[in-house]
Amino acid sequence: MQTNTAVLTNTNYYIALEEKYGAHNYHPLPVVLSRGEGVFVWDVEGKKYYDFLSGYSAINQGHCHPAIIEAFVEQAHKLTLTSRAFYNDQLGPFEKYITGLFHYDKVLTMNSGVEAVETAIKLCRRWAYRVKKVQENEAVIIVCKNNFHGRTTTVISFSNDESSRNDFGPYTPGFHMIEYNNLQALEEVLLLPNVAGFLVEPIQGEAGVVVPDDGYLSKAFDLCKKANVLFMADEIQTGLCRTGKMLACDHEDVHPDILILGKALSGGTMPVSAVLANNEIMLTIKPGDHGSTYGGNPLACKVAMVSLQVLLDENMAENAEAMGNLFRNELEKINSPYLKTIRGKGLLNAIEINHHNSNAAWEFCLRLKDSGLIAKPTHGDKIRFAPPLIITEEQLKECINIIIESLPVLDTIK
Ligand code: IF1
Repeated sequence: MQTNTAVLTNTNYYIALEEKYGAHNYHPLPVVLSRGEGVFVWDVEGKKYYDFLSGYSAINQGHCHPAIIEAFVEQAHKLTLTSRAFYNDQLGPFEKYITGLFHYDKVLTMNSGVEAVETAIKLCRRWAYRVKKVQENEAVIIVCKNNFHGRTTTVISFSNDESSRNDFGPYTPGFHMIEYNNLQALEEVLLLPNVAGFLVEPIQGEAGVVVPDDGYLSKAFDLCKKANVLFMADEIQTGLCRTGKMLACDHEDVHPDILILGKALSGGTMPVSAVLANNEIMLTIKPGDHGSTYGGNPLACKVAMVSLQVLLDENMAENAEAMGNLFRNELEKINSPYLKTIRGKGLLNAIEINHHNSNAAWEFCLRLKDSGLIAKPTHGDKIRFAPPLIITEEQLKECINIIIESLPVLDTIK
């Protein structure tokens, strides 16, 4: 069926298609994007926006980064997938590159972030049984309340978020939940028998950008080391320069036993994730014990190498640090009864909207959209602000003005 221009530039046309033919597993902001470049995206009606979500921190390098897209297209014309039944000429160079960059013996490449989290769980359990000699099927992994590590059945088994977890049982056993940012709780639970690992987000993203106390990560790491328990950092959202360092763990010089990466590892082009560890852990998996069809495909490897390199070449961590400080300092100056808290690190920030109406954050995001900035509430009253790490001071100041000028809409919400 030939659809005319009037339809193809009509936002509601696309929303209606998704409503009718798509699962209703999201409730997106009513904007239909058709183009992205750097910090900007455009909708089907030609309106331009600052992207303050960055694909949930998968687009740290900016939309359609030229070097990343060039590498993607070049490799796509050559070889995209071999399976791991055969070698390819991109996986080895990528493995050498990323293990050198993050100082680990080995890497296991997967696709989505949650697959990397599942891989880390399997590595931790395998290490527990074969190295630490934990009793078979008794390994315990410690997790934190209000965590988000993905949406597979095992991973939501240790979630306390009802919408992610309810009516998806029966659940995978072997996880013990403690309060986040609570070293005493961790110290106590480490006394339990059969503890294999501690899985933690250096900053809790979905919980609304919850930054733990200074020293929490390093002290938690030390407690795990003393207890011969693996410290596993989920840096899928906080990693790759988002918080002002290459890794959020770098702020405390913590070198996780297992490092989990995803999202921006491909610069927002395709799912690429990775788990890094040293030989004692990684070699507990033997040929045929774990894998996936697309894991380590040549296209992903080529794109990931370039995506990592541009982070370094363009000093994105330094820019995230500087722009993040500017962002929080300027928002702190806003004396508004509606801004309850402003928190974050680098360019991973969030505000909490203080309003009696539970829809206030959503209405505020609609107002921001009308003014050319797209962001989305998380857990009701929190709004995450996470632009691409290439944002300039001038652009950030324009966005801060948009936020300030949009606040009065909250006066009109009954
Ligand atoms: C959704 C946000 C949520 C993650 C961390 C693993 C994964 C994620 C720390 C899994 C994924 C995404 C998933 C997306 C919303 C977004 C998100 F915090 F980033 F905003 F949900 F918390 N570890 N986060 O943040 O990676 O399998 O998705 O590649 O599911 O709604 P994935």
